[in-house]
Amino acid sequence: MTLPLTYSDEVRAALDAGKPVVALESTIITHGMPYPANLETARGVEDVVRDNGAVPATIAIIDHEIHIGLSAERLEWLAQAKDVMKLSRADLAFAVAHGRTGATTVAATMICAALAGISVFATGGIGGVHKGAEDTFDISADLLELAQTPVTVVCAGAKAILDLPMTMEVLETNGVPVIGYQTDVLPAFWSRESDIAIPLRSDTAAAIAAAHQMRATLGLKGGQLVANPIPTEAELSRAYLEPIIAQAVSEAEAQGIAAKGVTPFLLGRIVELTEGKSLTANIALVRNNAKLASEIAVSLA
Ligand code: PSU
Ligand code: MN
Repeated sequence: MTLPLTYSDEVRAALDAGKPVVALESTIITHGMPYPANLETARGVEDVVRDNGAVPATIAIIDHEIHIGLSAERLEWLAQAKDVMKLSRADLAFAVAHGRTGATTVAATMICAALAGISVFATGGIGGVHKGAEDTFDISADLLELAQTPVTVVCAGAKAILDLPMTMEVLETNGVPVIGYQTDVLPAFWSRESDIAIPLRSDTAAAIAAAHQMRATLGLKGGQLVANPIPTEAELSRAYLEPIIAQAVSEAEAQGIAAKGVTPFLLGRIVELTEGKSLTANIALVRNNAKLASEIAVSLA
């Protein structure tokens, strides 16, 4: 059986020519931001990648195919589509086999990127260990994917709605290198800093690319996580966000939100409670990550 991969013309040409390509996820479009900001952001992020010398490959599941790069029409349709599945490793194949429309999380985007021969991927914030995971066992499959699929993922740290120390512990246990880009502390998504030290630091995209290649040379499976702080002018302070996050988390508990619903609920509620400030910050950090990911892809190519 051939792989169910459909490439956009732009991505196909870039891969054939050995040009740099950056994978982009689609859950952030369908479950992470409201319409129309999601569509504007998705388009804008693709342009950031092009402006930095690489080709964007937004990934989604449509009509029995894994799409590697979406046409402008498909992107616009997806941004408003209903009943889109939020896909991770567990349900990716099911969705493709049954012709479901699916948005790819970090885990599923990594799998699809690796199948397509793409090594670098930009997102906002990875999933991680949720607060209270000692009771709920809610640990994102993103963490285990990083341990087994050879893609370098650029993020702005783990979302501050998570238990960041536990997230770092799980990454370490599973052998995932976390590299601070021009920083020694883990960024906290909307804020530039947390209290958690990052053991590895790189100050250039080329250094991150060299470490990616060395993992392959050494036969180490899995990828790398690059933590890139949100630009200073866009950050929200931790003091401002802490009570807002606490409120959103306790509302999620009170309403019995669980499993895949947790992260979309919290992100949406925090947009409301910050009167849109968290959305503006989220957009800025994704664009910033797309720029660094493009530089890494250019260096690898
Ligand atoms: N980054 C964002 N917004 C998002 C996500 C990342 O700025 O919505 C998505 C990613 O797809 C990530 C998912 O994989 O959140 C985490 O979901 P969960 O916590 O259910 O694993
Ligand atoms: Mn979860």
